[in-house]
Amino acid sequence: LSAIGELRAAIAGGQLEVHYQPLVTLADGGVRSVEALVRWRHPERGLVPPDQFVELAEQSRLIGPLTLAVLDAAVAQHAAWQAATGTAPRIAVNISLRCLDDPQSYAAIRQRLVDARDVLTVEVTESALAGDEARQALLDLAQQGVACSVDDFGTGYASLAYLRDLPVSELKIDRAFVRELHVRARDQAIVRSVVQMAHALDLHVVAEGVESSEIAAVLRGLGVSSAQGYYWSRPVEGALLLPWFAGAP
Ligand code: G
Ligand code: G
Ligand code: MN
Ligand code: NA
Repeated sequence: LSAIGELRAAIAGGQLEVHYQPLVTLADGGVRSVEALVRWRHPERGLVPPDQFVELAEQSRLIGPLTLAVLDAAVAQHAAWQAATGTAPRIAVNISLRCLDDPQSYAAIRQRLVDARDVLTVEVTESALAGDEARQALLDLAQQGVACSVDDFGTGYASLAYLRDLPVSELKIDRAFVRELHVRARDQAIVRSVVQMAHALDLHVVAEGVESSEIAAVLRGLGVSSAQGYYWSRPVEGALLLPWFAGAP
């Protein structure tokens, strides 16, 4: 079997698995939402991380079926959390540029996202804000009431004009600016400016890649309202997050 054939069979055969990482409200430590991150439960290779197969999916049009599998898993997980605790956070799903700028792939996921707009939100990288087709798709999703975040903010090519005109509601500051925040005044200046701009544009700000209480404290001081990172939790199987929703982590 070719690599593509193997991935196609894995998607169809239910070998994809979705893990979830909490996004925490810095003021009270509660879970605000979670991010869905796909893995491949491979019969021989074990748990394969997404950087080893998402790109292949994007190049081969398997990204449509892959994303559908992730969306279905996330909706089912939300229902399971809801049934177990009476409450469940929204789930943010990463949507590749290819899912937006390829009509066939977009058609496959659009209705699922619209149907699940009260449960799911979308994360796109800045590259999705640049192309005409992808931008049209994002506008379409926004008109349908699907909330959208800009992922890895600060590392791509988003111009301020795109941010001004686009229907996004959240910026996720890339972990490159967060990793050494406690010791780098220049990173603190960048985060402070992003927070100011975001507030002026009525956008929510999330910091990614928080690995210590020290960095969480600096973020709080800079006015960042929520964050995500190994300090609170790695991406884990959905059932392991139940204690977070039921009460104290
Ligand atoms: O979980 P991890 O840190 O290994 O994820 C690595 C990369 O894979 C991240 O950039 C993430 O956005 C991407 N990724 C994870 N899950 C998905 C998914 O379901 N769809 C897409 N398109 N990308 C994903
Ligand atoms: O590109 P995107 O933001 O979707 O990727 C999220 C990726 O970041 C996931 O693969 C996740 O495992 C990883 N990640 C999440 N929290 C941390 C962290 O605190 N440190 C590091 N190094 N990576 C993280
Ligand atoms: Mn993401
Ligand atoms: Na990111």
